[in-house]
Amino acid sequence: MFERLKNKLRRFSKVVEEKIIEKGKATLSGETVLDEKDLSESLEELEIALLESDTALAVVEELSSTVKANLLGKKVKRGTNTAEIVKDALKDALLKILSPNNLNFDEFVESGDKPLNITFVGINGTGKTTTIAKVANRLLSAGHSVVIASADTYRAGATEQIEEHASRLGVKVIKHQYGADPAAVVYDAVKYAKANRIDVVLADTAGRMHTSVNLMEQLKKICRVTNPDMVVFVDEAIAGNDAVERAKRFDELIGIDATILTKADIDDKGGAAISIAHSTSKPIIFLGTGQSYENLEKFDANSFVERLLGG
Ligand SMILES: Nc1nc2c(ncn2[C@@H]2O[C@H](COP(=O)(O)OP(=O)(O)O)[C@@H](O)[C@H]2O)c(=O)[nH]1
Ligand SMILES: [Mg+2]
Repeated sequence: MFERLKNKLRRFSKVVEEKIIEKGKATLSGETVLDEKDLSESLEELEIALLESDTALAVVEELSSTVKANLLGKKVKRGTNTAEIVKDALKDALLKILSPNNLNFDEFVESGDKPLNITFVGINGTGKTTTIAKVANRLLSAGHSVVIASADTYRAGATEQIEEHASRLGVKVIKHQYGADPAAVVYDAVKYAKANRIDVVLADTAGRMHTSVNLMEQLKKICRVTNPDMVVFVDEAIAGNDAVERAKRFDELIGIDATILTKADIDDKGGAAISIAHSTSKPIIFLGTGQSYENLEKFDANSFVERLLGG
């Protein structure tokens, strides 16, 4: 996962470390102070590497300037752990980028007024339906009751797909016929949840292209009519910058509260994962890391950064 990004960050660390050591050798005091010249080449290389890993431009610029500010003028005594110094500079910059990631989904569910309406949006094929099944599984394991709203009334076979997951999980599906108003489906599911003291409604919506005005209008209507407690945008990590752009678009048009990035297990770049929260100012709550129900990893900025920087 995210191998390319990991390698680039490691390479940057190594080059800067070597620079510090080399410069330290040439000074009598053994104290090195990094100046602009020492950093410019490796920072530029880092920027290009990040862009090539599909990191959004604004994120690349901010990362680079924070790393630079953290290292520039830094006095490094001989014998200091230089690797640690560079790692800390990167860690700080990455954590700053990931700072919108402060939403604890489990606590949100635990403390929210029931029933909670969690509506999932995003384009087709990114893993929305699978993710809903994974989230349902997680909620059930935590002792919550769940009902699924099959509000994808647009694509033939969508309800059958979610019903298959639901029957495996032992969860009820609220559905209408093909072509029905999706807002009415979510509305009914919330009504059902209220009447049956169900904790959480998970609404699966049609795979809207963010460019399809009609489908976007339907999504807006779902939000207007059922007023979700959380709108979760789902996209795939492998889509890189496209996912980031779509997240921004969905946020502008309907307003999202959080993102789940799927297919992180097959994404070797990692750019979307570090860009999407920053670009939308909304947290990533989970990473999808495979096709089975257990492959839903809670996103934690600290451990994510530790993993990127090699523990
Ligand atoms: N490798 C991998 N595949 C996934 C993940 N999440 C979903 N998929 C696969 O992506 C495909 C599309 O998923 P689906 O849930 O139907 O997408 P939807 O059209 O957005 O509802 C399916 O083959 C899923 O098994 C994930 O985290 N990792
Ligand atoms: Mg689907």
